[in-house]
Amino acid sequence: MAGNKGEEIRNVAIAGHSGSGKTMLAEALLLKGGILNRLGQVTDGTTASDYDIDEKDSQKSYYSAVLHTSWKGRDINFLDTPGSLDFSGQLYGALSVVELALITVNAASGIEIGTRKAWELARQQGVPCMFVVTRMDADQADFNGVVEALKETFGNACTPLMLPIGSGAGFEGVVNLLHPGDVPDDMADTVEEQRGELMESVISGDDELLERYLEGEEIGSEELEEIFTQVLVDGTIVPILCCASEKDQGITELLDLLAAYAPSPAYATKEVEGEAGVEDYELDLEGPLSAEVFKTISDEFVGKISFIRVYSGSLKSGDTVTQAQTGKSVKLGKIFRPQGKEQQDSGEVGPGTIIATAKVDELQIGDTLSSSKDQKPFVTPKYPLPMVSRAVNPKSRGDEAKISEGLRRLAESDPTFTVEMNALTKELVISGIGEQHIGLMLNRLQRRGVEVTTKLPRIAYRETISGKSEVRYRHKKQTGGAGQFAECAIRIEPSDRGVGYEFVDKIFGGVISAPFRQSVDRGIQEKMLEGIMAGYPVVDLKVELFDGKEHPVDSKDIAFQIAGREAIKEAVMKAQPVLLEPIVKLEVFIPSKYMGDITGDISSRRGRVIGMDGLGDLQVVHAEVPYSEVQQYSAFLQSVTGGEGTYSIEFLRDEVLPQHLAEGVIASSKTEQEGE
Ligand SMILES: Nc1nc2c(ncn2[C@@H]2O[C@H](COP(=O)(O)OP(=O)(O)O)[C@@H](O)[C@H]2O)c(=O)[nH]1
Ligand SMILES: [Mg+2]
Repeated sequence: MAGNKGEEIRNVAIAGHSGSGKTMLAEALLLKGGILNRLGQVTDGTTASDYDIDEKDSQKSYYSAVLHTSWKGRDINFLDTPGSLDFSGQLYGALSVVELALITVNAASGIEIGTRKAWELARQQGVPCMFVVTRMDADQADFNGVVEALKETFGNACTPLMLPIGSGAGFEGVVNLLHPGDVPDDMADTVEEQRGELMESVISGDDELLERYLEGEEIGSEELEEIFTQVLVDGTIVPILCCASEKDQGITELLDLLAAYAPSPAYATKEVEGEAGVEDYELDLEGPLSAEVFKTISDEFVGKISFIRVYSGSLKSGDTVTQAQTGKSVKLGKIFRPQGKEQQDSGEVGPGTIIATAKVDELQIGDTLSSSKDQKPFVTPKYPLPMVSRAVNPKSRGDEAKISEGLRRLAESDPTFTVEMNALTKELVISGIGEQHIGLMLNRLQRRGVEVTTKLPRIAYRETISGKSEVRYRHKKQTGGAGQFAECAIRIEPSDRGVGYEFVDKIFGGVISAPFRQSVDRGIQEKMLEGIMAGYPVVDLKVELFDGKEHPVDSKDIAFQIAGREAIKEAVMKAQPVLLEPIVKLEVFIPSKYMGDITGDISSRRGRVIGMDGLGDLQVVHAEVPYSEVQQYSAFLQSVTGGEGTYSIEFLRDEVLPQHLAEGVIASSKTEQEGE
């Protein structure tokens, strides 16, 4: 493979709002490329992309699918991604391994939240974009309206590269403005005008051409084409195309454009974590192997399948590679080329290729693989934090191990899904992006043969004191043989938030000997961990052990531990105990029209709005809110904004829970404990 620069390969992600026609577009591209012999339908589960059983059931995409077709000497990989924000993790992974994103926009509905998300993420990851206005054959299709909205929202670099001939039922095809060919008479003027606009946009990205143009020189199509890929990569132009996948209109022209102008793997940009922070990585296509694992799936039958994008060098079945993150060597299995759910045999591959390998358990999403020990790991996408959580319990006892194994596997293939045993609340908690995401994961778990029940996780309350107290406790037991005797006297007072526990030994003259003082300390700590008022850990207090008594025969470790436990219990109850609740930083991103609804709601959740800013045409509301009040915020925001809003949550600090609410928590914790 020496000298292979992957010149024939193009990697393209298809992104955009849910239902905007991504999967059908992929289907039409594959049909045109001769890979399929008929157009599958999303609605009957026959597309090449939506092959997963859940996808067929619900008629939408949950996972990215890797597909490919050949066109005019190019070998084009398409990564069809899900549009729903709940599954955006798949989009992050896909965008990190392509050189171009096609962002689909429904010709009738225009810009939607998924359009913005795709654009934003592509920008963040430095991926050039083209918009594809889809479903041009629908009655309400409005190409010009969509173009205007795109310019207004994403800037004037958005420029039509195709014009539709007709619209709705009368949609008959497209004109490629770079090569107009035969244009219907009534479009001649528009084509001329739009072609002029396109040329100016392209020329503006090249100083030398611009100068000649401004001096009045005629610039030919060939010269424009030569710099087209570069201006696309620079973002000087964001071309707007159009099509109707179901009618096979605009598909040939789209493939022609990709074959001609989509950036080759030589345009790939990667970053590595250097000594001074993130650095650009100089990619040498002919250098040693560098590759990235961008997706894994855990298949019930085949086991783990890892999808790998090669950036430089070459790779073949059975190669041993270094995992740059860990420095470990990993032997790959047979490599194959994915085509939807199918696996095609593959020989040695070079830069730009996307392959998969099965049953290599060590591979993880985000791994950088190399043939060199010196390879620094590539910077991986910053996946969104999962914020919707559920506590999971087995329906039948004995399934615990199966459940945690199943969940662990699901989490491994999805960086936006986490499983954690919460040490404070003793619950197994799963977290995902939204309700749909959690629902899908539970479906998948069920398919592994385990049934679970779920509920909102317990809030990680803690107990502390707001006053001081002093207690003397004597533990004495004299039944039958050896007796037990211990006496300790303690004072407690609150300490600063976050300090936890402080123990001060103030014993003078050895009224309790040193080892027994430690026993008291241990007893106190154990009791504090168990909780005193409501079964939550006690934190942020200072204990002074200042007096006590011991007995020459009956004093022993266990007796002093018991005395410590009982003393702290009494002392805490006498020192005005309170519950602490977690407060989170809440950031809500919404179109301005929802501002009033969102800020008003925050105060009804005992929250406080800290500030607001504009972010493009979105507003960001910054607030501080008790976590217990926003456990179901995802569903709320969805219902208020119809999916146009997003939010993030981050733990800030603990604060005292108001007394009237604390009473409820204490009461329900009592009933729970009695039930056990
Ligand atoms: N009329 C029309 N409908 C389309 C076209 N492409 C897709 N659709 C329909 O739009 C819906 C969503 O399409 P799909 O490809 O699943 O969208 P995705 O969620 O972006 O992948 C499906 O019901 C398709 O049949 C098209 O070119 N014309
Ligand atoms: Mg889809």
